[in-house]
Amino acid sequence: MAIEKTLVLIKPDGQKRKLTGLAIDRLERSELELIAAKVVPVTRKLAEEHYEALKGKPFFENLVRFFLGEFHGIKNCKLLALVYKGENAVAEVRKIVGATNPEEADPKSIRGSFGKINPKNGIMENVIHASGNLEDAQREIALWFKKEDIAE
Ligand code: IDP
Ligand code: MG
Repeated sequence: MAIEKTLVLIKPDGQKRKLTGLAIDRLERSELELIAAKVVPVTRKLAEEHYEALKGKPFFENLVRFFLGEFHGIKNCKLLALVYKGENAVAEVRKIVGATNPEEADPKSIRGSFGKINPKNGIMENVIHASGNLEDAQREIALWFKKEDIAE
């Protein structure tokens, strides 16, 4: 199995609901190593680039607004970004995080335990982001971190 790196973000709902420590605690139960951590101001440009593969989806605009903290009363939203490294890191973290739809996610996963669908706009408020595959992980880590901010 390959050594991989993957990106994690605590989303605005997770931040607002004080689930940051819990999420890190669950991730720490893995064998993965935390190699970068940073609080990053989120701009519309960064949010749109992060989710560029979803441009054109009917929920895209609300997803960007969610990421900017607009549905959680957060002004000048800053998100905690983390990079985990280890064997099969992308899939390992996705397993801990759970499926995209919190109503379908494993109830033992972070999203299954704490995520919900916002009844006003249908956005899946699922607490935490984790890269979906190796290609996304590499792109997303480069988007959120400078090389020198990653401890290797
Ligand atoms: P992922 O976060 O599990 O990788 P993606 O398909 O990459 O899922 O979608 C990014 C984010 O967009 C999801 O985490 C969720 O917050 C939101 N989202 C995805 N699909 C839907 C949908 O069909 N309705 C509402 N929100 C969605
Ligand atoms: Mg994704």
